[in-house]
Amino acid sequence: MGCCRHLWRSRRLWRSRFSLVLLAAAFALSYAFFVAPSGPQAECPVVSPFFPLLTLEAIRKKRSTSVSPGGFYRPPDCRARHRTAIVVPYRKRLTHLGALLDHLHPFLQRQQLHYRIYLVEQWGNGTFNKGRLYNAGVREALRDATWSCIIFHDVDLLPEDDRNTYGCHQDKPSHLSVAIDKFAYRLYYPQAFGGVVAMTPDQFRKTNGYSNQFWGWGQEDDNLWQRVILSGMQAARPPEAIARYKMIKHERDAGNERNPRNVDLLRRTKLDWSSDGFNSSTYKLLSKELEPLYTHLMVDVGKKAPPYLRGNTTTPA
Ligand code: UD2
Ligand code: MN
Repeated sequence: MGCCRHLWRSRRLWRSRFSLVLLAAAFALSYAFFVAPSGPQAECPVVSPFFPLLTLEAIRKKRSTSVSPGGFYRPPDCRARHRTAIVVPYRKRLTHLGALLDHLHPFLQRQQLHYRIYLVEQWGNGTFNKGRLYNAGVREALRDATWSCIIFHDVDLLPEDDRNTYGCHQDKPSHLSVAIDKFAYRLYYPQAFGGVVAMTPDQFRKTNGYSNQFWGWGQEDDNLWQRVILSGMQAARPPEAIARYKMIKHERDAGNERNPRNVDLLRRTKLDWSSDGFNSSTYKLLSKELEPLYTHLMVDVGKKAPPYLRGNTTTPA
């Protein structure tokens, strides 16, 4: 029994020694993680350089070495397979614009595209009209060059996968923003055609572009879907696993409230699509500036008609 007691005592001794060692290790680890400085001693800047909401100026410094004024680029070592104009409808979304430019330039360059980014800004505080901005943007972009592809791009969508090529399918207009984080990375409804869309200039002309009549939020994207079908084409979509996007969180903008009248307009697509669109688009180009990371078009698209004139096409004064 004497031997066993000795053994028992030494076990207790070892157990307490072992817990002491454990305690010391835990203390050392937490000191290393939380207290002790490690690596270079200079303090990190107050605003991390990796923080996504940089000023436009900081993004310009970071990105403009590879990009020519106007947001123009072509690969230095080979002939690009796509000549792509990216058209972004815009008003008062500066932080979204910064995030988009910071993300899109390297993305497009990794895809070895010949491209240019056009920002089409709606002048004034009138009701927003995304369709009119797109029609104007395409008209102006085609004045500059013969683009093989036009990408229609919400300012708040960031592509996640390099395989989602910003080029066009020869026969089919393509919906590229299939799987968005906001919608749990699932196609949000079968005819969805908003967000990011790719069309060749010929496909765009065939659909007669966007309607000019959809003021405010909603249905101009569904109208475009119908135009694709009515003009005898089919839409294509890259696989969900590739066509993934992050949407920067935002509220509905002032001046872009949901317009219930757009639902009625959508029902008339069949009647109106060939007379209302790219072929009847009117706007005033107020300025065109070659900014370091994009071509800035300031456009007056006119104003929403007062109720007694509804149904008539409005033109800018
Ligand atoms: C959906 C569509 C969008 C459009 C809209 C209905 C998707 C993924 N997106 O987005 O393409 O059809 O519904 O109209 O299906 N914008 C400004 N400033 C403004 C208002 C709008 O810059 O004051 C631009 C900006 O590029 C924005 C886009 O218009 O991303 C669409 O507006 P939204 O982001 O408010 O619409 P959302 O997210 O509901
Ligand atoms: Mn949005």
